[in-house]
Amino acid sequence: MVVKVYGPATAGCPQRVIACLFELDVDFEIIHVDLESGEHKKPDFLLRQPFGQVPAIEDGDFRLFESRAIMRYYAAKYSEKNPDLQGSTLEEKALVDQWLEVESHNFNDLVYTLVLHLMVFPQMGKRSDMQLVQECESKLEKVFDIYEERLSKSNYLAGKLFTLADLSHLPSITFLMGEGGLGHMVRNRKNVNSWWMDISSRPSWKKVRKLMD
Ligand SMILES: N[C@@H](CCC(=O)N[C@@H](CS)C(=O)NCC(=O)O)C(=O)O
Repeated sequence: MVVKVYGPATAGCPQRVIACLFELDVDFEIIHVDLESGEHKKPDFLLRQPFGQVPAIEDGDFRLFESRAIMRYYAAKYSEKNPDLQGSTLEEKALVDQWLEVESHNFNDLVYTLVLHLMVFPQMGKRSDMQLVQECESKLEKVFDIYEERLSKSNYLAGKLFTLADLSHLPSITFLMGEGGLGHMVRNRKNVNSWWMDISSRPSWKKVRKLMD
């Protein structure tokens, strides 16, 4: 039975899950959820994701939501296919978790606000708060400074190997490099830039991008 991923392939949080499934070579199908018409807020979808957000998955009788929890679940379930994704030893796993927490709270929270004010609100004809945008940008510069320092010591955030912690950044940095117009934050930092060039050229991410064509 193939895994069902609910959510548009164009949204960042489903993309995180889809990239992970590609990394693990797990068969899946995408069940489109139309965010524009508010399908994700309808009672049927709220049974899958009570907060009315994408993604959610269905795997036989098992259902799960929260993109990072879904990634962790599949990285553990199919660890023999790619043992590095979640780390092998207790300490490696803890470092992957540490950087996933950083990605979720220190990094993604800022990018999410930028996505709203630089992309979503203008598309909806709503006014953006440009002071908030500036505040987020300067906070994000500081986060990138910490990444630059970290990546001067190891090729990937959690250590020598590509893990879920790196993968989880792919959708949000793609936004910064493209529609967000903030690619200089990456390009101006040598180690962050090399890391980005490396992780964004992985076949799994190229396949995700192809789904959007
Ligand atoms: N923490 C959740 C966040 C999910 C989330 O923010 N999804 C966005 C798309 S990337 C969404 O559904 N936005 C529509 C909304 O919040 O109404 C996860 O990682 O799954």
